[in-house]
Amino acid sequence: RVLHQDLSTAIRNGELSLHYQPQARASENVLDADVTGFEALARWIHPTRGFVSPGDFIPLAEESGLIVEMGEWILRQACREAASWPVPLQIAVNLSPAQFMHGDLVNLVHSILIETGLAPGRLELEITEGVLIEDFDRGVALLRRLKALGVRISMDDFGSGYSSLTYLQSFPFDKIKIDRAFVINLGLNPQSAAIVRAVIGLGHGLDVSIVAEGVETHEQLCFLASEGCDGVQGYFIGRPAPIAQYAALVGRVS
Ligand code: G
Ligand code: G
Ligand code: MN
Ligand code: NA
Repeated sequence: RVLHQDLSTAIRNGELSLHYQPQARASENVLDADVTGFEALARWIHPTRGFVSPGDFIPLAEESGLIVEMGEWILRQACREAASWPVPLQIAVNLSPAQFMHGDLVNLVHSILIETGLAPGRLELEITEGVLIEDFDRGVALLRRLKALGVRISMDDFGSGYSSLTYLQSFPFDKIKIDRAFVINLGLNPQSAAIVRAVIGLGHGLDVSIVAEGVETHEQLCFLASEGCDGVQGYFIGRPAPIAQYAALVGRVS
């Protein structure tokens, strides 16, 4: 059997699950109280192959169109989970291009919010710039409709593709996530530090919050905090894990 056939039954076989990675306010010493929310990251445990990375199965799901059904499952699962957390912890969910361009996204988000009882302001949708390249006008219209629901929009992996400043001017982002490639190189090359500093300044000028991804060391964290970066995410703060591992933060033991 080929992988994409198995993928089509993965949801109903219960092979898909979500891990959660904390996001926190940047400070030199991140405490539990600094955690502002979590990003949901899909995981697939294949019955014979074991762990399959989302970097592999999300593109497969995109090609086969399965992403629509899978994305709906992920969004519902993440919102349901987050609805039980202490307010105002946020939940961030990644949207893939096919999902974004699918006609019913706004209605889907709206109905999942109603169904789960999650306050719209606690849901953050992460999109990559690639999503917007395909159809600029449609992208702007769609983001406006999503924002009208009260959800927040983040630009994911900023700086990793053909990021254009035009996007920042035209799309109503609430948050920009600096790609981890820049963070990894902090302290290794001065260019990365300059770029990170500039993106933080840009975000503040635009009144958009800036989150650095891929923070793996205390040195990186200190640099980001001292530069006024708003948020941080990465292994140094916390690894993606089943929510039970973060029971102390979400206020229950599951
Ligand atoms: O968690 P890492 O865990 O390995 O994820 C790898 C890639 O897969 C990242 O680019 C991440 O954004 C993407 N990804 C993880 N979970 C999801 C998801 O639920 N939906 C989409 N569209 N992408 C996801
Ligand atoms: O594209 P997106 O930013 O959604 O992807 C999140 C990806 O980043 C996931 O694969 C997640 O496992 C990974 N990730 C999260 N924190 C770190 C980190 O500190 N270092 C590295 N190398 N990867 C990370
Ligand atoms: Mn993401
Ligand atoms: Na990212």
